[in-house]
Amino acid sequence: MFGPLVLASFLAFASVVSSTGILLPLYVWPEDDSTWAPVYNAVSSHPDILFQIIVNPDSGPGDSAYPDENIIAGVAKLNSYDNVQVLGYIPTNYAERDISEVIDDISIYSKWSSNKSKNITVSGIFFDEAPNTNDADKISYMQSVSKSAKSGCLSTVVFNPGATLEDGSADGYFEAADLIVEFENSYSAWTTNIPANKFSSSKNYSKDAIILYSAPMTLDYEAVVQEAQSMGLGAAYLTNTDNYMSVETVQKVAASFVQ
Ligand SMILES: *[C@@H]1O[C@H](CO)[C@@H](O)[C@H](O)[C@H]1NC(C)=O
Ligand SMILES: *[C@@H]1O[C@H](CO)[C@@H](O)[C@H](O)[C@H]1NC(C)=O
Ligand SMILES: CC(=O)N[C@H]1CO[C@H](CO)[C@@H](O)[C@@H]1O
Repeated sequence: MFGPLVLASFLAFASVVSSTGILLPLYVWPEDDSTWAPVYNAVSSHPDILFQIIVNPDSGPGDSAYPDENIIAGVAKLNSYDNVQVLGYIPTNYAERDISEVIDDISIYSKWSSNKSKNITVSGIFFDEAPNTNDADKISYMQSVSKSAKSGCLSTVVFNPGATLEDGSADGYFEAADLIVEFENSYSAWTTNIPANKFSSSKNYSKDAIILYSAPMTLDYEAVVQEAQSMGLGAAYLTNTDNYMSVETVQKVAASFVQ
């Protein structure tokens, strides 16, 4: 088969080969370079995995044009890796938040991207507290904010309802999103039911993501990641905390991927 040199050059050309990626909520504040170092290490040691990394300066981008210096330094560093897409966090309060506020947040992230000298380009938006209901107004709200992001060059759009989309709503939501987190729950909730019951349709697996919290380091991450890969899910992540304020598990998750 391939020798290490051949494989290395293949990876350099193909850049990202695993179809399941990592969707990492990176909410921990970067006190200094060391805070996000486990993420930089996982990203650089797994160039074949796409890392979609959500940054969240202030439950959204915050009110000023640019984020704090520590965030700027961290995001610039993340952007120096080819296998990273940085996504900006925006809550929608289940499509009840005033849509003009959501659009203002999108504009701020879009402006980060336009100042090339800062290297804080954002590739897309992670819309948190996304609705999962079969409600025409909510579907239309999500379609509007997605369009607004994409027209601001934030081309990757992720919705996080965290739960299965209601019957009849999958087409409308999936049409507007590149990825939908249909399962955000504890590790133990994941293991209690068969996976197929957690998604609206197996037709959308490649655009589905799971985020499992409260998954102690001693648990079998490989089984979950490899199941996600074999189902052809778009992305997966596991964390040992229940608040995403630690990046202790990122290396273990990345190491659980098989090629
Ligand atoms: C872009 O970033 C540079 C470097 O930090 C800064 O000096 C400049 O004012 C910014 N430009 C705009 C339009 O904000
Ligand atoms: C932006 O990236 C360029 C090229 O990689 C680098 O020279 C520069 O120092 C970076 N600027 C910041 C603010 O990180
Ligand atoms: C993008 C995509 O594959 N969408 C599919 C999601 O699942 C529904 C069935 O619920 C299909 O009709 C869509 O085509």
